[in-house]
Amino acid sequence: MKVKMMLEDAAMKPAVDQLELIDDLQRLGISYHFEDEIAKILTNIYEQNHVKNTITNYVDETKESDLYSTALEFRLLRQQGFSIPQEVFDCFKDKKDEFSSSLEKDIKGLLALYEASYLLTEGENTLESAREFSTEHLERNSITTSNDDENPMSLFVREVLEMPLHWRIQRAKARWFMEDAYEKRKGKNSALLLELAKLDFNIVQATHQEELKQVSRWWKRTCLAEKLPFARDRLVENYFWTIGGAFEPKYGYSRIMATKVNAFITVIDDMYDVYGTLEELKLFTHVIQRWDIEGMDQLPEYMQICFLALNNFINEMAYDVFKEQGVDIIPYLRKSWIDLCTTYLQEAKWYSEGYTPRLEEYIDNGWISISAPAILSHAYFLLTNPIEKEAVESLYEYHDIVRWSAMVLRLANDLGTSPHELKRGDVPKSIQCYMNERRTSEVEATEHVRYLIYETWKKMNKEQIGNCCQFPDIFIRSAVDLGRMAQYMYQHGDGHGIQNPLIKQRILSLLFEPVY
Ligand code: 0FV
Ligand code: MN
Ligand code: MN
Ligand code: MN
Ligand code: MN
Repeated sequence: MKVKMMLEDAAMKPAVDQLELIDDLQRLGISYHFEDEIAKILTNIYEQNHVKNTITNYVDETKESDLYSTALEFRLLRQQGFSIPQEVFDCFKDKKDEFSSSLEKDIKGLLALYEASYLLTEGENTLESAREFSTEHLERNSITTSNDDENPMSLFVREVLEMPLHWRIQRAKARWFMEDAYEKRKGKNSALLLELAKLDFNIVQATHQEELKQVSRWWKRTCLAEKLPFARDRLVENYFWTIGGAFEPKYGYSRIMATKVNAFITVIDDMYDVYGTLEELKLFTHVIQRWDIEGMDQLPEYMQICFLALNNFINEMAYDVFKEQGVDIIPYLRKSWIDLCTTYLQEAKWYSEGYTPRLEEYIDNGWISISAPAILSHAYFLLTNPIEKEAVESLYEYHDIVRWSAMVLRLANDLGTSPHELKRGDVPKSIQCYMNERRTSEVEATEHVRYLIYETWKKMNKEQIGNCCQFPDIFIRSAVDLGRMAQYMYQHGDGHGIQNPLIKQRILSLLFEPVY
């Protein structure tokens, strides 16, 4: 209530105050309570500052072209889907078309420019040089102050340089901002916002814990962990992935079902990568492709139980959708698993032949085998009412938003998991394919994969601007968040498969430890 009043008050104030308030709400993870108010404010700002020929009878006196407010406005507007051109930064460039050296000491402005630059799309050179310029000077600044560990600004800058806001998942951002960053920012609204944010974080966390309990009971009942002991038993991680995206309490059902999807993916992936013989895997794929319940008696028992459990799950989910909307989605859900298992089998064949594909050939298969299309197609049905036939078709042509999200997941997964996978024995991953194709070192290949992730983000950004496609916003957000979550899980090695201490700490802090 008080915050709504703050938002109303802010509407009377200079744009930069309004933007700062919105930025704070987003960083603190509580903007979801105020979506309408935020949309209204941003629309106003957009119309006043960026729609030509708008007659405004008031002049914003505080409006000057300072880097900080320009960059903040640019980021918040573009993030909201407004088309706002990179040219708003032209006034900060000198005669040589480079960012002017007078900005080098403006840390606040550089930080804002850095965060804004990550919303770039392909070919936006001003934003590309904005990122280089801001990174370079922020790095330089953090080196010169790095002896001073007490300096909050330099700690903040280092954290920011590790991962831009635009690549971070909301829950992690919120926790970090509440505990480490926000207390230092003394504004008059800050105490109230901080109190609300902490309270909200803990309430949402308690909801998540309840859901985890519920889906854990389902997982135990399936007995899949006992019947397929070779497979990773990662229910907490499987649930954890789902809060990277739509974390709000109202999406609880969707998270529970998505956790089940993740559990099947993790188990079936291990069946193909770790345990099954090629002959068995061909049979299993064949049964999946024809969804042949009668024919499944040719499969070994561990595959039969897995297939039956999957079949039950799909029917359960399709039943729920049919009950609500009268639409039969069984054929679609099956198709998701058919496509996934077909690409799994391709990799198993490559592995058994000792074949190293070219990077492009690998990725053509790998963006499906990483399971993002399966995850997102289920997510669409879980998050959308009414389901639109056209949207479903474009979903299964694997619309670009699905493809780019999948690319980020695949490449980030390869960066994090391939050392262990190679040791165990697995198909060469993107790094190895590139090394083999180009005769480069591992370091160079890793660099290249990082570059590909960065390039893919540009394409994903484009899909978010002026959302022209038939998908609801929450679906687009989920696709982008899947990419973010991948970078979060695999930032320091394999967070899903190996359970390293760092990811354990991340799971603890988002899922189990309340914030005080
Ligand atoms: C498989 O990991 C796995 F569990 C994935 C794809 C994590 C993301 C999926 C979920 C949210 C369940 P692994 O590294 O074994 O995957 P690949 O495709 O490399 O075998
Ligand atoms: Mn310089
Ligand atoms: Mn695997
Ligand atoms: Mn695999
Ligand atoms: Mn992997």
